[in-house]
Amino acid sequence: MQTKKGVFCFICPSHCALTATFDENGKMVKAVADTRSGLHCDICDSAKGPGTIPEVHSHGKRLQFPMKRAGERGRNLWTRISWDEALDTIAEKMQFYRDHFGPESVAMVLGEPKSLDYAFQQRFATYFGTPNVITPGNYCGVQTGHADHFTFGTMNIHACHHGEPRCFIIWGSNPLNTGGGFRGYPQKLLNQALKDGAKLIMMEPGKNRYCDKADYWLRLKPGSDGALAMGMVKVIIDEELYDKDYITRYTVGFDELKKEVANFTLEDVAVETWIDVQTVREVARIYATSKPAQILWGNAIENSACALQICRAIDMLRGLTGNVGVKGGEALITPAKFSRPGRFYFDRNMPRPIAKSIGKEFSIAMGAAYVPTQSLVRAILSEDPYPIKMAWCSVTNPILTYPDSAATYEAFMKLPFLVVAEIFPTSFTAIADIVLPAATPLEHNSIAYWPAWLGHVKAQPKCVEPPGEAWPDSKMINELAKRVGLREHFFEDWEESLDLFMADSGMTYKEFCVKRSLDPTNHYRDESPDNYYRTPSGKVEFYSQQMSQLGLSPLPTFREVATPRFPKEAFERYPLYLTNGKEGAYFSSGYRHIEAMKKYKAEAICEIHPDTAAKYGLKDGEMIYIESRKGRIQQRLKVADYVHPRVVLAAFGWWDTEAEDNEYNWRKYNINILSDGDPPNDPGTGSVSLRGIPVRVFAEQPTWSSPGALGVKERKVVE
Ligand SMILES: Nc1nc2c(c(=O)[nH]1)N[C@H]1C(S)=C(S)[C@@H](COP(=O)(O)OP(=O)(O)OC[C@H]3O[C@@H](n4cnc5c(=O)[nH]c(N)nc54)[C@H](O)[C@@H]3O)O[C@H]1N2
Ligand SMILES: Nc1nc2c(c(=O)[nH]1)N[C@H]1C(S)=C(S)[C@@H](COP(=O)(O)OP(=O)(O)OC[C@H]3O[C@@H](n4cnc5c(=O)[nH]c(N)nc54)[C@H](O)[C@@H]3O)O[C@H]1N2
Ligand code: SF4
Ligand SMILES: [Mo]
Repeated sequence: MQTKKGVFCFICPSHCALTATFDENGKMVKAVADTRSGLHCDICDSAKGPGTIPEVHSHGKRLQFPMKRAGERGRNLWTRISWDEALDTIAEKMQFYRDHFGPESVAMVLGEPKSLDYAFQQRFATYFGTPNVITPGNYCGVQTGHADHFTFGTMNIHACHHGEPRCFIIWGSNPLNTGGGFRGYPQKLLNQALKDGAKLIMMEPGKNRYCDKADYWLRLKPGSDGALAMGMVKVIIDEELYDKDYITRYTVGFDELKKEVANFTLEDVAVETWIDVQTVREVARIYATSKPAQILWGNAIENSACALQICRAIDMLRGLTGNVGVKGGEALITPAKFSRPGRFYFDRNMPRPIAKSIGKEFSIAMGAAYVPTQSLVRAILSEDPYPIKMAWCSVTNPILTYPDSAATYEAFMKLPFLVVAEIFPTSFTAIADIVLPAATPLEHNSIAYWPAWLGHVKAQPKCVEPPGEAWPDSKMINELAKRVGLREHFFEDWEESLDLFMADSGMTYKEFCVKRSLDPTNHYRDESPDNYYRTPSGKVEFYSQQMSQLGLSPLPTFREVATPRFPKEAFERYPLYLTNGKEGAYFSSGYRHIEAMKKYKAEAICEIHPDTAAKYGLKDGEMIYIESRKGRIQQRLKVADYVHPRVVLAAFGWWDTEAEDNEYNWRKYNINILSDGDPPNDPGTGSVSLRGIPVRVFAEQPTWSSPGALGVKERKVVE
């Protein structure tokens, strides 16, 4: 007999409510949207949650047993070992390196949290004593979150579900692909508001389905978002489209901002952004006068050498118009009541030894307890400030997702000891010394609290058996901790942590599983007019003393956001601007084995304007070559007239799941062969430029050899 159960999707952080169907053997056979529960359910266009989840649980390629390398690195030859052997070996190495080279010689390499994996690993790093915790924070969530923190005093700002929004700007986000709830706004409400006549402005060099509904679709130059925002700020200030009483009562630094906008012209903005002066004026006027208004911003603005200032520039718009704190605009929130994850990660008595951290020059990264990804790569290759000896990695595939894949590969190949916890074999497991099979969230009792800035929490109780001997990441860390002398800081049974996480809610984990979900509370300005904003001044801070104290520009300046990361000369040889959005059918580089989703999209496809294709002799549907100064890749061409003629919109995260004896072909289609993490990086967050990379395109393989991955030499591993 079949049974049904309500679960939350774990593929992306939107955590849509799903109804899962199980057969008589307990196998999940189907998952569909659960629109009846009233819980958040904004299924993405590709329905990748329902499409992926049942198949993930029973996929024949899932990793099932701990394994140790049985051949040269990258040959993908393995011997099955027991959990005891795996953890004893890892513990022995960790202690050896800690004793001889210091705890900082051990790096913890994390991805976006799936369940409590991230929490356990941060906690482990705290007590083990290594500051070197590497996460995707340098290009995900930190830039937007900290811009809000400095401007409004909190990282927790919600697009508001109440009231009647009159205008939306969707800025560098594709919510229909990537999960509406990721930035906190249900699509249903957005669509209703648009039907009711709200204006829609898209800041989008590519295209997504909202572009067809938009009043304005600005195909700006990739990476020029900060210049565009500053242009709009200038219009709002010059034309006095702001509320003077509001500015006086609720903001600080207006005069400085006003001075700043006198330093550039709208013509400068047009040159930098490819958007004409009149259009910049019009969108600024619409945003400033159609109140309340919301800006739904996305990841595209976070990947830049001045990402934090780009996000700050956009926050100037929110601040000038008073849209934060009103119904229909955006609202500060109090997170749902459960124990703050930070309390699980850190211990006041055991502060992170930041002075020893790699990447310590990035003050915000250090404050947020992460090391930028490229700093790890650089440190391993240069052994500066010291050699990194081993890495424990989980929920990440750096070879596909870090900038400069060739350098990243070379770095991880150089590490004396590499442990990778994964659910599927990947190009990264292929080069590991020990591979550990992980259980997905629905294969163990877990909690979903990510993205932390949305302040919600969901119960993910176990509902299917994991394959073979797969373990939750949290259990792996808990058992490792016992072996390296950290028993007192961990748990006899890792599941005790579930109650600890829920403690502040007054519920046990079991009780929470009945309740299922806790949501944050929105707050509006009229509740507490005199102390609404949570900055040091209690006001919206256009000018941020806190940033100044961190050695960062206290005010976003046009000069900073409009200084191109790549000099003009770079575009003489590589005249096109490369960028990307996330794939609709997959989550970053993951879940590529899923047959249901391969039907949705089977190949890496790049999009180029027909005139540009014609100019370079490229034909629709053919594999083409894309080259940067770093290397060369292939993707299949889709000619698309909506792409700006100078833009290449490429696909992200592609590799061959079948190329088992060739490290899964990570060199062939991988966009990060073309990117780099070279300085300058964002001075606070360590963000890197993934937008507007200079490239050129070819129909045929050029005769000259390409740098980058094709030239990567095998490195001898020395201990
Ligand atoms: N399906 C799917 N969902 C995902 C993910 C996934 O890989 N696939 N990844 C998850 C992760 S880690 C994240 S961070 C979020 C991100 O999700 P989003 O915030 O939606 O961000 P992206 O998809 O990276 O990019 C969004 C849009 O920005 C456009 N864009 C590209 N360059 C620029 C630019 O320079 N300026 C502007 N204004 N726009 C630009 C792209 O064409 C794309 O349409 O999604 C999460 N959800
Ligand atoms: N050029 C370019 N580069 C980018 C981006 C871009 O847009 N363009 N986006 C950037 C962004 S925003 C991000 S967040 C990063 C993402 O980059 P990464 O952090 O490397 O994330 P993924 O590629 O999703 O890799 C996650 C891996 O975890 C595995 N996995 C899934 N569930 C579990 C689990 O429960 N346990 C374990 N142990 N493993 C699991 C998956 O199989 C997958 O291989 O990439 C960044 N890199
Ligand atoms: S948007 Fe798609 S992948 Fe994300 S939680 Fe919802 S169904 Fe899952
Ligand atoms: Mo991300």
